[in-house]
Amino acid sequence: DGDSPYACSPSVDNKDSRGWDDVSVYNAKKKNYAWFQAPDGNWELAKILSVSGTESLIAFSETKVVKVQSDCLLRANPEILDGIDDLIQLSYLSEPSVLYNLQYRYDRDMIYSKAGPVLVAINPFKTIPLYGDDYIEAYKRRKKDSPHVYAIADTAIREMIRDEVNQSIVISGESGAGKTETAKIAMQYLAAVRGGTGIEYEILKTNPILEGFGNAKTARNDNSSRFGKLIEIHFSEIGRISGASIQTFLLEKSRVVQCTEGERSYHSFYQLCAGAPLSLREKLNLKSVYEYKYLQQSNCYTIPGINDAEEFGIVVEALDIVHVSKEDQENVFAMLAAVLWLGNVTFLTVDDNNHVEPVIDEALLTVAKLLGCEAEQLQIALSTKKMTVSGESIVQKLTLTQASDSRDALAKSIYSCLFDWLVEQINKSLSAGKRQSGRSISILDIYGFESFDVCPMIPRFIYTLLLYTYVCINEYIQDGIDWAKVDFEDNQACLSLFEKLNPNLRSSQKPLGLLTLLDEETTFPNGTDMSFANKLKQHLNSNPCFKGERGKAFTVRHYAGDVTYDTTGFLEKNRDLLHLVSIQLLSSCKCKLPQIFASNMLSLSEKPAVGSINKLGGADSQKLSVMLKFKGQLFQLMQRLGKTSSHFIRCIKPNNSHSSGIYNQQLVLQQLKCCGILEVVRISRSGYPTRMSHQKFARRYGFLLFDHVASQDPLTASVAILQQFGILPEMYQVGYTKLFFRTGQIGKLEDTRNRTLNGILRVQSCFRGHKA
Ligand code: AOV
Ligand code: MG
Repeated sequence: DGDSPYACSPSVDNKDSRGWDDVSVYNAKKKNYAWFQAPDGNWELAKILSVSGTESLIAFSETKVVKVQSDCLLRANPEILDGIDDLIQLSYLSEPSVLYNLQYRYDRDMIYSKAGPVLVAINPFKTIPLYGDDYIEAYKRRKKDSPHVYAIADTAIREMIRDEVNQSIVISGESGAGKTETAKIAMQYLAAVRGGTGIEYEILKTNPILEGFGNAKTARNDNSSRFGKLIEIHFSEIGRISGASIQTFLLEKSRVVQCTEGERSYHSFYQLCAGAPLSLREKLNLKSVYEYKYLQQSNCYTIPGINDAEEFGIVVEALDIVHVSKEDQENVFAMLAAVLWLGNVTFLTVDDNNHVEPVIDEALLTVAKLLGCEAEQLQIALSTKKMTVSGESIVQKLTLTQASDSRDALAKSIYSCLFDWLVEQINKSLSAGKRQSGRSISILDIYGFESFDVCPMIPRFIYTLLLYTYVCINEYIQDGIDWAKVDFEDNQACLSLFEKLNPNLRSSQKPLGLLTLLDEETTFPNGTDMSFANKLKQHLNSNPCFKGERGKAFTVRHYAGDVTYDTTGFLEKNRDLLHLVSIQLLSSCKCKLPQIFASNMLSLSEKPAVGSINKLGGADSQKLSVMLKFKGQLFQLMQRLGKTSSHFIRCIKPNNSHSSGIYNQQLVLQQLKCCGILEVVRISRSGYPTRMSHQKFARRYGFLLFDHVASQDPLTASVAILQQFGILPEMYQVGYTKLFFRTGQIGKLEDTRNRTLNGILRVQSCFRGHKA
């Protein structure tokens, strides 16, 4: 805080080219410590023994003394700052001091720290005693103020009520960093302090369902989310949880039909096979996981420490709680079994042109039974496609590859439709009969940065864009303050690679971007990954954040780090074709779910996604590309979050072996750099991250003025308040419409306000007591 000699002392001068506090211009004295980078890239703390000219003599221990160039050294912070809970309070900001500080805390199980507005959460990979009722109570009563997910959730609640603005908690990080766990911790806090009606219990029970059907074991995480999730928790007028709605984004479909060695398909399949009671097994003709080809290919059936049969029970209980009827539950499990059996369907060549037909065997017959169609219909759907040639509809037979693809496409569609349908049922239950007129807090658990298989740069982009919007410089500029037109400038170029989604760009400024080009190429009959890569180079080469590589690759300069992407498979994954014959098959099925899936698919391909480009015509298949659908969703997401006040949580994975107690500096640094967390700290430290409109400020603190004049305009009142409370001029900036504060200033004013209000209340109650 501003009173400490170490706090918030941005030394604007002595910066090196990276913007870090530099030691070379620093009059090194004995007893001072500095960071020295060893050849392996790790930083070591050294004592400066003497400085002469451009060289310094440093000691790592009594015996290890070396002479180095002074400009290789970075100042270390005084010991008193070790383990400080907000990085912006470091006297000397540098990569090693940030890394050291986080590690210092991590070693003591303080996994949460602040980086200006961002909560940094380092995955402990073990149970730590930071959660539960006592902690919740302490944060609720503000008896604790150390950084925590609870503190973030609590601030969101308070700001929602105080400012009457919807809030969002945006969680990001690599796969396995802890996003989903963090989201659950936030939900638990909200449920505990703002529940009461019982609906909060239902909301928490959506987790096992979504994880059962949307999570899988991957190389990076045994419980990896293969979809993005936004859960919006609604509050009533009196600030109690009144319901919720969940939006999911783009489930990874390919996993249903193919899966790499050592990974698993979705948990739901293993749970069903392990946990279904006998009667259900008979009805669905269910076998063990080892019998299904889709599950065999990765040669991984179990997860250490996880009992799939038990998990099945938990999912069924959760389905009961969100009011999915027993009959519907059975329909759901029938679809899972149908997908598994589809994988076992095999084909036989039937003519000289390599055309095939499915073999009528147990697999085919079981699928037909589970979907509620005739075996012949299924045979036709899997081995033919309809084409329109010069206005005439013709039926064409398929080759083995084509037929296998159409079988897999059907399996993928059934599974993703099932997932969407479940989410819809959950939403019905969570909103049943409730008017959503109050406020909300949304929790966004976006994909792990590597988990997004169609277009792997998307998650990074989403987070950067959100953070960018948060630290949005435009607003400062519009407000007549020009000092802040800084660091995020470069980022604009990177974001413009993705065009339309960036709400800060006017349409005339929007160039053709990556997503549009991907979609365009996908619809070209002759489009290939190579032609897509070439098109990118052709259109985007002038963008400083883009670099075409040899062959099918390209590099994007993300915030503080280049990432090279290989376009292999982009188009195929984006195409995601389901033949019309298959959709027709589903719509003719007697069972309820296939019919619903078919009608959803048809209505989707008829209506272009929000904000999308041209409608993709053609009657022979469902031709809405994955990206086109996703773009619509993303656009809405950005708009929705744009209207909320955001809180950011950045999850960090301290090692790749999922072990507790191991802190890999380079790995942590790379994650801090990606998305510009270090930059955010730097800006927050030197900038004015807190803002409030003059109206709001005057309304909130105006009554504290000694000579309060009701007719004063908000700006005059604001300035009077600032002066009366002795807020130092360097701690704020006055804009046309808003005030901008350095970190910590509003907290001071709030304390004064609370003290005054409590005083007034005490006086009032004394007065009442006196009268009585
Ligand atoms: P993710 O959501 O970020 O990955 P998870 O939230 O699934 O990562 O976390 C991965 C694992 O880390 C969990 O299964 C826990 O074992 C452990 N973990 C995470 N947070 C905590 C915590 N606060 N306390 C104890 N253990 C924790 V992905 O969905 O793969 O992108 O796609
Ligand atoms: Mg997750």
